[in-house]
Amino acid sequence: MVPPFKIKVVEPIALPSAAQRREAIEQAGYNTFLLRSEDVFIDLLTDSGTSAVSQEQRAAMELGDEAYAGSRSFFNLERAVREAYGYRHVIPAHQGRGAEHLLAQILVEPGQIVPSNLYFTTSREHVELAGGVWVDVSVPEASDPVSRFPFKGNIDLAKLENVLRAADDRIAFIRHEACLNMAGGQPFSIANLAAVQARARAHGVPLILDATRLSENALFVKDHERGYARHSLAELARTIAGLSDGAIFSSKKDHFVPIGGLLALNDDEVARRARELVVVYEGFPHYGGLAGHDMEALAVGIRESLHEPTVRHYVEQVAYLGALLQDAGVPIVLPLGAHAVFIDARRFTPHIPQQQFPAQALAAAIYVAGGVRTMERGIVSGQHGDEPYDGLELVRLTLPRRVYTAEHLEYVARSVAEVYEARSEIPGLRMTYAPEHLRFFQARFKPLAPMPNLAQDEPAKREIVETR
Ligand code: P70
Repeated sequence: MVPPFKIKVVEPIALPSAAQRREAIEQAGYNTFLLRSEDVFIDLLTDSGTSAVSQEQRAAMELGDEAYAGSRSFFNLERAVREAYGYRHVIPAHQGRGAEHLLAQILVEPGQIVPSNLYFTTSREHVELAGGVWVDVSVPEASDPVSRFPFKGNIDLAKLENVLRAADDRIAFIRHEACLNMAGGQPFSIANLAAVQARARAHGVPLILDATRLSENALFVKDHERGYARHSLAELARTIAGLSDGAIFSSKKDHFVPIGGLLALNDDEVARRARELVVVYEGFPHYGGLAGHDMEALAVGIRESLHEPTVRHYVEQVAYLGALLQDAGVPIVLPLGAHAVFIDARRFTPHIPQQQFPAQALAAAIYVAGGVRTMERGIVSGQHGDEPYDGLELVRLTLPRRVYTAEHLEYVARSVAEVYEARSEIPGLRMTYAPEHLRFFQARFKPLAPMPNLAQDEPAKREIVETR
């Protein structure tokens, strides 16, 4: 699909030399989070806060009301959230995890359970810090990188019912994540969400969405769930949100803002407690850690997130990169999800045992080969403490929204294909430093054998360097 926008402001990028890349990844402890962005050519680390803002968002930012309390920009944001999703109460937060923190502090008592589809790192951490226990109730297809099931974001209703029966009065809330990040960005169906809601009601338990990437989930429903083909994304977003009691949003994704998050609720009492806590951790309830201009950009971004051509172009970009990688024989998670192509490191580097961090090693090798930054989504992110882990072992190539062109994606695919050719030479890693919380962000590694010389300065790449 031809992009439904044209580019007006650009940021120059350049490929560092092969020697610089090898030096940079070593300095970064073979952790792509620890690279400087100046050392990165194409940054597919995350879609979080990395989207291009629109001219309408920039214009709205000029009108930001920076009043500490009663800011006009807050009321604009509140109106946008209510119109798009229908929630009654809107509490801004500095980003998604700020909202997750408030929610966990309010809803989770020590020993209580939060059933959820798979886990998300920060969401789980906040539940556990509040003394809660995370229980996975995802469908089995979510953890199967070769299953073509289109709704890997679904909750397994039998598993959920068992958890609810066994621990009726110890359930804090049910969490249902849109475009399930750790499974590959795949959606839930509205039918599944409605069935989860019915069970939540029957047991008197709140159902809270992680509504991050809700717009792409809505597009997948439109395209793949029977009965919704004629619905607009706005109608679908209202329907989805209307089946829940509340939501957290990391607005840094499909709301096209560099910073921002939301806690949206229907229950008056929960909202009152959230407003009590927000002043402790985020700021006054009329800004929650955001500037007035941030809230203006977010209000516009929420409306843009339901613009079908914009969302469809993005999802098709992901599909395009996925198809290029498949053509090169690279094993990826299917079906393709919302925001990223996930390489299956177990099949890419079968010679590296999981204890030697194959996805982490592969992400480092991909960086060295072409200056492309990706993210590990395997044992480093997924293992909790000393718990055994034999889950997914993926490398995520995440697309910022409205940022890269088809040529960038073709370069990325060529670069990964080169690594695939030399895959047997990629060494495993050992972890030399592991922080106590969310270790993947700052852990450090050393290779168990020298990294192969993947980094070639092809003429085409060299030309790009010299433009700097
Ligand atoms: C990513 C980012 C953030 C996120 C999310 C879902 C489904 C909540 C949040 C938190 C950033 C990230 C965060 C932790 C580990 C790696 C990367 N996802 N729910 O790249 O929101 O970042 O705004 O606090 O995807 O996937 P926030």
